[in-house]
Amino acid sequence: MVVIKTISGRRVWDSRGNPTVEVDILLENGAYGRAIAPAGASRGSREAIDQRDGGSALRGMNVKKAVANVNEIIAPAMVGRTFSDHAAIDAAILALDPSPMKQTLGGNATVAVSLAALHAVAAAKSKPLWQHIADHYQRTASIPLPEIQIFGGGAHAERRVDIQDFMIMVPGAKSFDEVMEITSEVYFAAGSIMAEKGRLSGIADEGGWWPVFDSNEEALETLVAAIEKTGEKPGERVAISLDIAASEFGNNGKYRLALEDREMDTEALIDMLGDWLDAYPIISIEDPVGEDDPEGMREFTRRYGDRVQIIGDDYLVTSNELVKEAIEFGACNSVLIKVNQIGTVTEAVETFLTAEKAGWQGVVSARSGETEDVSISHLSVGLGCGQLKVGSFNRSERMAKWNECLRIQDVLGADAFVGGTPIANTWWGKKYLK
Ligand code: 2PG
Ligand code: MG
Repeated sequence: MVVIKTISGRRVWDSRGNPTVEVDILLENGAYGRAIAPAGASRGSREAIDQRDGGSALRGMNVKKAVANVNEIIAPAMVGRTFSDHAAIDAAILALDPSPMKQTLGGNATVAVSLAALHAVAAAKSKPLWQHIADHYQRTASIPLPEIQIFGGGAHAERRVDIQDFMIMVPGAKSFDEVMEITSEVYFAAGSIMAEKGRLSGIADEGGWWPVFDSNEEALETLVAAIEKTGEKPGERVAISLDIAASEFGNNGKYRLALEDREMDTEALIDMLGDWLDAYPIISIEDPVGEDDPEGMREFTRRYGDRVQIIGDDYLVTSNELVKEAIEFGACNSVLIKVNQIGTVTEAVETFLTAEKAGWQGVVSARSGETEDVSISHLSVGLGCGQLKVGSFNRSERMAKWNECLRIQDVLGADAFVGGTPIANTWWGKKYLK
C-alpha cells in the first residue's frame, strides 16, 4: 500500500526543444518517482491526444493546460489517498479521464503521472523499476534486442526521403554490449560513406544521419554498404529494419513518394516493398501501408507475414481494442508499444499481453521527441518483451536508454540478452543462414 503525499507537474523541454510535462510523485513513506512525457511527430490519428495550448507562442506547443491538469485536477483527486500499487493509481487516472483518446486531461499529462507512479511504487518497494515491473506482471526479465536507426527520414527529417526509419538489428550478437559495439561501427561507417560522397549533412530528429539521397532505395543500398564496410556480411549477424510510416505519404490507398515523384496504389506499394524484402536483408517492417488502409495491411501480412516481422504502429496506436481487431482480421504480426499513445502503463501492458497471447512480437518504443527519461528501457526489460526501439546511436536522449540497458545487463548478466535466434528464424535467415 502507498499513500500519495504530493503530485507536482512542471513544464520541461524535450529533445526537439518543445515543451513537455514532467511529474514528480512523493509518497508518505518518502519514496518518490519522476517521469517525463515524450512526444511523437508521425502520430497515429487514433492515439491519445497531447494537450497543447495552441496560439502563436511556442508554435502552439505550450503545455500550461496539461501541467495545470496535473496540479489542479489529478493531484487534488489523489493526494492523501491510499493505493495498492501503480495499477490502482492508473485506474484512478482513467476514472478522471475515461475518454478513449485522453481528451479530457491530455495524454501528455496522464502518461507522465502514470510513469511517475510506476517509479514511485517501485521505489517504495526498494526495487529497481524493471524488477518491479517483472514482479508485478509475473514476467521473466530479459535484455531486449534493439532496433537502432542509422538514417532518419520522413517526418523526422523534413521529408527529405519518404521512408521514415532505416534501422539495423543485430540479433546475431551475443550480448547487448556487442550490439552497441557493432551498431557504433555501422553508424560511423554510414557517416563516412555519406562524407565521402559529400552528403554528410548532420543528423535527423532521432540522431540518425540526415538522408541526402536521390531515391528511397539509395538509403537501403547505403545501409548495406555501411554494414559491409564494418566487415559484417549483411543478413548474417546484422539485418535491416524499416519503419515505412506510410500514413505520412498515403491517403485512402493512394501513396506518393515525393522524392521520386511517384504515385502508387496499395498494390504497387506492396509490390515495391516485396521487391525490397527480396533484395535486402530486411527482418522487420513497420507500418508498410497507411493506418487507413487495413485491407492493404492484411494483404501485406498475407503475402509476407511468414518471412518478416510486420509491426503496427500508427495503425494500432498501442490500443488493446485495435490490436484485438487486427489479430482477428489477420493484419500485422507485431505491435509497437508506446505508453504515451494510449496514456497509461496499465493500458499499454494490457495491449502487449493481448499481442503476445496471439503469438505476436511486442516492441517497446520511444517517440521522436524524447528526454532523459529512461522508463522504457525498464519497461522492455521488466516485461521481457524482446525488442526495444529508441532511435539512433547519437544524442543523449537516445543513448540514455541504451546505457540504462547496459546498467541493467550488469545486474541480470549477459545471458539475459534475448538475441541470437530471431534472425535464423526469419525467412531471410532460413534462406541464407545455413
Ligand atoms: C515511430 C516513432 C519513432 P514518432 O513512428 O515509430 O520513430 O516516431 O514518435 O514521431 O511517432
Ligand atoms: Mg512508427
